[in-house]
Amino acid sequence: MATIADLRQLVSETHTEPAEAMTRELLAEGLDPFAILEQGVMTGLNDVGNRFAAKKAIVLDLVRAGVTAKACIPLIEAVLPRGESKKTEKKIVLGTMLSQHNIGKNLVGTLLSIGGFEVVDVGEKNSPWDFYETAESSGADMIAVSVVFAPAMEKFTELVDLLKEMKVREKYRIIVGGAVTSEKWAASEEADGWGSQAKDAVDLARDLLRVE
Ligand code: B12
Repeated sequence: MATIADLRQLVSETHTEPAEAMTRELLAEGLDPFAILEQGVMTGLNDVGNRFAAKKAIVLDLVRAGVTAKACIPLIEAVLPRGESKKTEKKIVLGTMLSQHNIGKNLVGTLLSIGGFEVVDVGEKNSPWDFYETAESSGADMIAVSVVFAPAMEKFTELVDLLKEMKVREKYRIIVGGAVTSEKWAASEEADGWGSQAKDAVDLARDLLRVE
């Protein structure tokens, strides 16, 4: 019988097709999709990241890891419980700055949509101005930023400063997450909320935007 540890190994070794097949098998076995995602796909990605940091992997391995994850994640997303969430009328601008890492951002977007929020996904490599402009033009209630890459942390600071300068900081709740962030850092940046996992974005949005 396939195990989540087997999936982690396949993702870690960036074997895309076997990892995809294993994801199907684990889902068919009835295992918790969040466990498959977090303990299988994400830990496998982290293994690749750790090897890269230790100079035992190259950028091409990161690329392959991304491709493998992107083959498995839609299968998991397709079976996530869609539950009883009603549409909320609340709009959230979501994106990354500088970074092209978008796997975490996309998961956040999927879960927020499932949670009943309208997501305006501005994609990757945005400037603080892009977030500001989109939030203003779309009438957003919240800005959610995914920061997976250290140089993007400074851009988050710039975004908060820009919103203050434009005198709209209080108009938006701002949440942030991503592998290189921490709760302490987010608080020091005056973010309204931080989450370690994609599903935290939904709880934060419900709480901060006072959705029942
Ligand atoms: C795959 C990968 C890539 C792929 C990305 C493909 C893609 N389409 O996304 C590619 C090849 C593009 C890539 C490129 C690079 N990468 Co890279 N990459 C990774 C890797 C292995 C996985 C990232 C990932 O998708 N993780 C899975 C997702 C689901 O996790 P996540 O983003 O953290 O999101 C989760 C939570 O954090 C949370 N979350 C995320 N966002 C938000 C937002 C909110 C509001 C909330 C509440 C929660 C939340 O929810 C998610 C799920 O629970 C990581 C290693 C790692 N440990 O993460 C390195 C890593 C992020 N990369 C790294 C580096 C250095 C690079 C490069 C600079 C390499 C290079 N020399 O070119 C480039 C940068 C390019 C650029 N300008 O962006 C470093 C960053 C180090 C740092 N401190 O900055 C890492 C950590 C590897 C390492 N250990 O050194 N990479």
